[in-house]
Amino acid sequence: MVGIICRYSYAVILLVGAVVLSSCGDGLSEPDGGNFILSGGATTILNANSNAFSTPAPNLSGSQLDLHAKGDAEFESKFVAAPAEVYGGLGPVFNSNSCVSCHVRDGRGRPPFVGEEASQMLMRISLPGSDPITGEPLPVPGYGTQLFDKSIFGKRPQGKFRVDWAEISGTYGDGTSYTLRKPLYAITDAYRPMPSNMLYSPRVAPPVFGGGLLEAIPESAILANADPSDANGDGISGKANYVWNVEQSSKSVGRFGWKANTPTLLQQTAAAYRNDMGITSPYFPVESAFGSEQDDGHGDDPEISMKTLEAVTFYVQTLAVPARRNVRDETVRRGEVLFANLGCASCHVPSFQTGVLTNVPEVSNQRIYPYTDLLLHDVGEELADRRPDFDADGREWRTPPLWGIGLTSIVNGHTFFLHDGRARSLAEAILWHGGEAEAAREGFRTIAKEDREALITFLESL
Ligand code: HEC
Ligand code: HEC
Ligand SMILES: [Ca+2]
Ligand SMILES: [Ca+2]
Ligand SMILES: [Ca+2]
Repeated sequence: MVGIICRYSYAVILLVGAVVLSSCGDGLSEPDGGNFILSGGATTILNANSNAFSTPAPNLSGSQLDLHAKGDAEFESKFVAAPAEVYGGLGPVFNSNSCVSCHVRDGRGRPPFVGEEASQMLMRISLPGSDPITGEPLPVPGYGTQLFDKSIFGKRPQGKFRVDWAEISGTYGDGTSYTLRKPLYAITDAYRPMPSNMLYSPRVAPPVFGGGLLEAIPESAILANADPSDANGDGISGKANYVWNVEQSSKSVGRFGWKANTPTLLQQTAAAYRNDMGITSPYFPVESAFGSEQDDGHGDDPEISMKTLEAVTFYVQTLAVPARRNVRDETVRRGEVLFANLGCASCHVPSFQTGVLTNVPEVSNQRIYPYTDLLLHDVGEELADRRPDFDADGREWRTPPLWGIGLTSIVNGHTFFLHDGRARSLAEAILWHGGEAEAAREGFRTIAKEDREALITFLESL
């Protein structure tokens, strides 16, 4: 294993210089042969430019690479209203016309600027309660569980939403002041009355690379970190979200989405087509607008084939993870120690060993460094959306993976973090943590300035 990594490192010396070369045999490789520079195991790429999230895993070859390329083209395709020769069927109501318009460069979306329409973010909606069989949030009559803020010509969007910001100020332990911005949402232009007890949950598009590796983590490895009643008394009580698995017609552990509300990438992809874009597939053959006055009554479903769905799923399963950078830097190393000492790693679990993902050997049996436990945590009242999503309550969110997070500004041109993009920097993202993460946040807030900077420098190396 170590030999393979060293050879792999050797192959890329020309690209990245001595940093990777010196990772062999100097303590950076772990006893099990893992190498924490290679965040995605053998799917890692040594690329720190604007394509860092949108490169095929380097261990793909032959027909697998072809399938990835087909999925890539589909991910970027813009749909139009039916009837159309190709890529018809958009809507009639939807949020955007292509996957990539939200997951820009396979990275993360952002909230709208003041006065701009939302384009990389959506609003989940529901009524209180959940479906007795599936556990899903209850749909809002005439709307469903997602606000469709766009429509094809001749139909009306369900409504629009606006974000305004309120500045909040705080101070670090050393007296330095900071400000955070709190979002205030308004839903406008509703096409029919909205119930007053409607719940809503804003969500920006998260990065999609490395998804196959997360899917390949054995359920038992995720559950091993769960401690729903905090039996070990460390203040951290991660819990798994049990969500409806459409293929199995039963519940399984959710992994994807800000509340881990989706169990597999196939289901995630099919749901994205149907909901975010209004594109039906053999997996979800019924239009999101079916039964409402917004339906176009075309009867042209499904609008994409299972082959397309599978290619796009494979694409997100096999996007490479960018390698870490500057791992030998002294400040980065100090930040990494702080990350562990402050308790960040209790939720942002550094590493996992993947199991076998059927038909995707490239992501199987890899030592990976995603910095997530894929579990739900109460991170406080300030981040609460008050909208339950399967077993996730209104204060719980999935620990997001941190791999690649240091490349966000290079890839996406912004540094807006958290489920609604409210944090304008990594430091602000940490300062918003509360609930189970309050002690970790207070640790960050009160350490010396150089230590805060070291922690951020470590995050930037991921
Ligand atoms: C309107 C914007 C939008 C469009 C269009 C969109 N997505 Fe998403 N995507 C999101 C949001 C928001 C989430 C998080 C959903 C949640 O938390 O419930 C998400 C989540 C995901 C995830 C899970 C990532 C993770 O680790 O949690 C994948 C994979 C994904 N989308 C793939 C796709 C694919 C494939 C398409 C096209 C078929 C697509 N998306 C279209 C906004 C979008
Ligand atoms: C109790 C579990 C927990 C602990 C402890 C914790 N986090 Fe988090 N972290 C989360 C959750 C959950 C979110 C997502 C919250 C949201 O989006 O509203 C998050 C989000 C983040 C984000 C933004 C990620 C993104 O994709 O937008 C960063 C950065 C981050 N945490 C870093 C840290 C650091 C650094 C520490 C230690 C000081 C820490 N976290 C401690 C659970 C935790
Ligand atoms: Ca359609
Ligand atoms: Ca615990
Ligand atoms: Ca249709």
